[in-house]
Amino acid sequence: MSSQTTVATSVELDAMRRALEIATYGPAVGENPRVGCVLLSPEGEILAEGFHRGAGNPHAEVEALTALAEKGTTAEGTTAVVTLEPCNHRGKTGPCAQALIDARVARVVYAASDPGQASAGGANTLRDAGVDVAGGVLAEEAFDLNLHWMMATSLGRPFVTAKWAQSLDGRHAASDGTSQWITGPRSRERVHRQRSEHGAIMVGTTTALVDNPSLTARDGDGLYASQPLAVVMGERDIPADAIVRNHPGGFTQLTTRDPKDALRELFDRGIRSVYVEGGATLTSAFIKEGLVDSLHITMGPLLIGGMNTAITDIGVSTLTDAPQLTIENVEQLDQDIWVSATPVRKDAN
Ligand code: AOF
Ligand code: ZN
Repeated sequence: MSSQTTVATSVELDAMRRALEIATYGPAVGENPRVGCVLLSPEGEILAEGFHRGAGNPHAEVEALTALAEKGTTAEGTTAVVTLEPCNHRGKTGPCAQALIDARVARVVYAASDPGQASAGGANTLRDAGVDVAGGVLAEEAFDLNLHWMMATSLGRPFVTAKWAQSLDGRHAASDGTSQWITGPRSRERVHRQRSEHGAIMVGTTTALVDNPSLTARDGDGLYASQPLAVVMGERDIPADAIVRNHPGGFTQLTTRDPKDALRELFDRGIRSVYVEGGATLTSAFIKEGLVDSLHITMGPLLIGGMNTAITDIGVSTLTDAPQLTIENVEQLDQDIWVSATPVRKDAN
């Protein structure tokens, strides 16, 4: 593999910041990442811009090249500044690396590498065609912009967030099953926002049958514009009048008890992030399989005691088996404590 320079001029750095900004105009939760592209003249002036509007639409580079062509200007000798390595494959649209070569762009500055198996390699294609290429410029910002998509694409399955509410002593329900309002309004607001930031929301059949939840992402009295697909996982039938069947993001039941099967099915349908909301059995199955990438645990100021632990068997019989976590953040939301953590990967030292 040829080496990759990360040297960019200050004008290119500014252009990359602009590309990162316009990338956010695209949909945050989708099968495709958010990407922005800025075309610079040899003098460093912005000639045209483009961003990706989601799967099925032209890529950012093509948007920018088209915008420039519409002005009657050729892209020959320009520098393309793009937040993701230009793709090298024909997916729903054509390869951007080739489009840039055909447009006779002189230089390409990109931020994050494309982790996709088929789509990666654009940088080398460009270099082989004699284009000057600098990669890794503001790569961290570009990675974070599409964190779920980046992780999902390299893992080959959706990014999984597990969230649950518990008492301070780690229980999610009293012995009669009552479990509503363990945590307060600020925690619930955050849960709704997080629902809107995922491609799918998932519960097990028991939760669907017992709680009859709507699983919508609500912002005050209204709905967030971005609604996850509502997924119920498990083999028991969900009644025809279950509220979740009318979910604005769509509803699907996955009649499997295997988290891997469920994630494969969702990935094939273009889902890149899943918000697992319980119950305890479902969440524990995902944890046991090592399929949770981010945990959000919200604790209310009460003690419940008893048997209803927030998670159940995760396959730990001795302490050395216990999955280790890195605490990312601890916050007090009124009387609740919100902890976010990520698992320490076994292969990481
Ligand atoms: C780019 N620029 O703006 C985007 C890229 O099915 P397609 O044709 O839309 O291809 C989707 C893949 O292309 C996606 O998985 C990712 O690897 C890349 N996205 N690449 O050069 C863009 N959105
Ligand atoms: Zn592309």
